[in-house]
Amino acid sequence: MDNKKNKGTKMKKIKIIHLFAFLFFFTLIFSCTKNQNEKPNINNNIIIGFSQIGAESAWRTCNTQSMQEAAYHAGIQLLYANAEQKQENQIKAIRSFIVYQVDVIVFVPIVQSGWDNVLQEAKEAGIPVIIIDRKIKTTDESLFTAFIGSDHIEEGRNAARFLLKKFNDEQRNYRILEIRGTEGSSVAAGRSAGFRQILKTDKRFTITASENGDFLRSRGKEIAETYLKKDKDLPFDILFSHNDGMTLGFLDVLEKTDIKPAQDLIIVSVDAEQAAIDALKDGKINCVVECNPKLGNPVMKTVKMLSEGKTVPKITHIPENVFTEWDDLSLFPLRGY
Ligand code: GZL
Ligand code: ZN
Repeated sequence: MDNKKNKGTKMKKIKIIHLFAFLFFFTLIFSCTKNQNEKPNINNNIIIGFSQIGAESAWRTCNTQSMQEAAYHAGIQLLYANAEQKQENQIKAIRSFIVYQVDVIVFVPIVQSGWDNVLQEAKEAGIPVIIIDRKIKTTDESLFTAFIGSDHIEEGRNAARFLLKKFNDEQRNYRILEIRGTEGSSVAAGRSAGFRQILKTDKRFTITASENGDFLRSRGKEIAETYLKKDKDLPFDILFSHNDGMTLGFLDVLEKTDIKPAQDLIIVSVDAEQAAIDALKDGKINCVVECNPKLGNPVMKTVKMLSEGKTVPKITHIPENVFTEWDDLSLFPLRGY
């Protein structure tokens, strides 16, 4: 990275001003809860180009704020591009980062495939790429330097393990409705796969329906309206929802029926945003599997190591918890999202 530094810093300053103007079009400026009198030490002028999916859930918003907060404290400039849920906007933003010769590109791949070409361009430009949160499918692992995020397959396993434990002494069958996250994303694939991997060990459990909810609360509501027909028996015993937003949307409808959430219908959700933890405390959800959005600090640590020419781990999975109805819920700290 040093040899690039020699290029005219004046040129770079002009380019950065242009980049900010260009990115502003894609950028929603989040006001991070910065402590105004904290003076960030500009860390030898590292500039990150960050392509984020959008703002589809409380989890995503927290993920963005975590990146902005950590960059601020690390004295690293973060150029943020909001792709508004479109892969082509992410590819455009990454290309603009390459043109402006950022030091590092960080991005959340909304779906697993379709990244090889643009990542090849970044590689040829000598710009390291850090993938966060979601994974890509590629045959060429040299196209990215590091992945930092959750093990989504393990999250799916944890959801199933809760069910095996909850029904460990019951001899009856259970019908499951699964509401999946964004089609083609590594998260939805991982959570589905992990969930099925554990459940297939127990014949009592059958996934009788699986719907795409795209991680949206509105879709959770629509799916509930489809299945929870008036005066009809509940068509399943368990709901496994890939994120809290969709779970909360489903609950919005469920609470207008005489079905008792977490009793007549067992509910397992993923993310652990505050609203879901509150629903767990209120006895409306049985289990919330944590998916940690606060990736900012490990990302900035990795960027600094790269700027010092150090090698970084290829894959870093963030440790995560599982919150259940059996826990002492008063001990849970506020989630911050
Ligand atoms: C998971 C993340 C998912 C969250 C959703 O790592 O990619 O996207 O579970 C978010 O809430 O929309
Ligand atoms: Zn701060």
